[in-house]
Amino acid sequence: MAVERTLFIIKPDATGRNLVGKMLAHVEDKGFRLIEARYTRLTREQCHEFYSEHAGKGFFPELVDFMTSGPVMLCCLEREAAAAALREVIGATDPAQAAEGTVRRLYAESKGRNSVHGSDSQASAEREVKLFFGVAALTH
Ligand code: 3AN
Repeated sequence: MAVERTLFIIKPDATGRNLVGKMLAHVEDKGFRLIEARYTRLTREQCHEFYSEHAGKGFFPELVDFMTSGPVMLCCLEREAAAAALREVIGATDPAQAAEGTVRRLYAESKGRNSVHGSDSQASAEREVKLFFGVAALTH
């Protein structure tokens, strides 16, 4: 399996509950290495670009309001098969459907306020890491 990089975001519901350390410990325990990170607030424009595939969906305004409501921790993580592995660790979008022991099952409040983001494929990971950290963050 190839070593890859992916984007992990600790969302405002989690930063607001002081869960940044627990979230980072959780992914480090699963074999992810932190390559770059930034604690910041996203602008509405950044959210529109990042979530462009969801523009027009019913939950989109709520998603942008939520993602700009407080600080986020943007992280570029590295591991073998990083994107697929991180999705497993995070669990399903809806915490009620997420498997036992996953981040969302443990910490998420609802389908919208679901604590973390992980890129949904290696192609998405490359787009998303580049968007927030630049192309250099994809170079091993
Ligand atoms: P995931 O983050 O699991 O890949 P997506 O890509 O389907 O999920 O959705 C992106 C984000 O949009 C989710 N993380 C969640 O915060 C929000 N979202 C998705 N579906 C809903 C929904 N039905 N109601 C509210 N928010 C939603």
